[in-house]
Amino acid sequence: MNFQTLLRVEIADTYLDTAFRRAKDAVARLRAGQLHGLRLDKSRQVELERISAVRGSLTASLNGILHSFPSLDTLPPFYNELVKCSLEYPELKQALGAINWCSSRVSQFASIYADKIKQCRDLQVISRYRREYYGRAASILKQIADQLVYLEQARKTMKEFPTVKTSLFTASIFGFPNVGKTTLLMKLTGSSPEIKDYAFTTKTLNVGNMVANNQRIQIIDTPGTLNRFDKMNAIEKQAYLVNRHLAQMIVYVFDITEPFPLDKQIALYEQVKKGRTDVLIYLSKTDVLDKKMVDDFKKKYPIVSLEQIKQQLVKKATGFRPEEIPKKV
Ligand SMILES: Nc1nc2c(ncn2[C@@H]2O[C@H](COP(=O)(O)OP(=O)(O)OP(=O)(O)O)[C@@H](O)[C@H]2O)c(=O)[nH]1
Ligand SMILES: [Mg+2]
Repeated sequence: MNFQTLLRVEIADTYLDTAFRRAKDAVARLRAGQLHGLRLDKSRQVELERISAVRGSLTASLNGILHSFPSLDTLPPFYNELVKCSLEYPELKQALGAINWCSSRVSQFASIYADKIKQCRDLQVISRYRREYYGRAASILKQIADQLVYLEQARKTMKEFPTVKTSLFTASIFGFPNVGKTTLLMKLTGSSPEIKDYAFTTKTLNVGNMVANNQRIQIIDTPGTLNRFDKMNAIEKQAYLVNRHLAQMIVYVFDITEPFPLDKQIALYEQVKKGRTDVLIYLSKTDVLDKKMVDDFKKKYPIVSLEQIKQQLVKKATGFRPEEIPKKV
């Protein structure tokens, strides 16, 4: 899913200016070409052309916004939840509803005024009807001015959403900050994301792909999280949503050189593991640990090597169908 292509949402005046300019151009083309008949007929043709151009321009702009935004109720659960925790969901739905309303009102009034003009035999009144239509269209657009501004903010937020494939077998790499999650992603996928010697280096989801035995496996490296569900920032929430809605397997990374206390890492692991049978434990930085420390840890936790992670992923990914995505942690 890709939110980078969402159309920029302009302010009401921009859409109105464009529409009125288009109407002017359309009339200039008409005058240069096929205007015929008596003065009354010509005037009628001109005003009908103006109304049609304004209607066409406004509805194209508004419907463009509607088509560009995804239909919220049919988004995959991961993105649906992401929208809900990053934006005011009811406000977003209301704003999209308002655009829809505006588009149909602009059309309805265009038909009403076009009919009036077709039946009118008074030059002055014809041009008054057209002006009235312009006024109505402007007023309808202004009624949704706040919603347009909100949708532009929403677009900017959604543009930052990570691009993940909800149909691929997916594993997440999870754990405290600075424990070596991104380094593990690099070892599994050969990708080269940013790795630094301090916590919270990863500020977004890093998505990598591992291909083995003709299987494409999506691996998502999550930003470090501190096991504080109530105080999570937006990025930490994304990491939890990955586990809940995308990951068929979680690799939990322990670091017993303890950039963060081991008891806290264990508490987070217990929480992640709740209700799941698909959490693997990886112990990072074993190259700088003495053997006894590693052996003691192994007695308590069934750690797996890099090679074993790959094997388990391939085994589980074989025969995977997208509907097997777990709904709950
Ligand atoms: N010696 C050693 N250092 C490692 C290993 N894995 C990671 N590191 C180092 O640990 C630091 C943090 O590594 P990252 O992979 O960025 O850790 P992270 O968990 O992704 O960190 P955040 O994104 O901040 O949560 C870096 O300096 C890495 O070079 C390892 O297996 N051995
Ligand atoms: Mg990282």
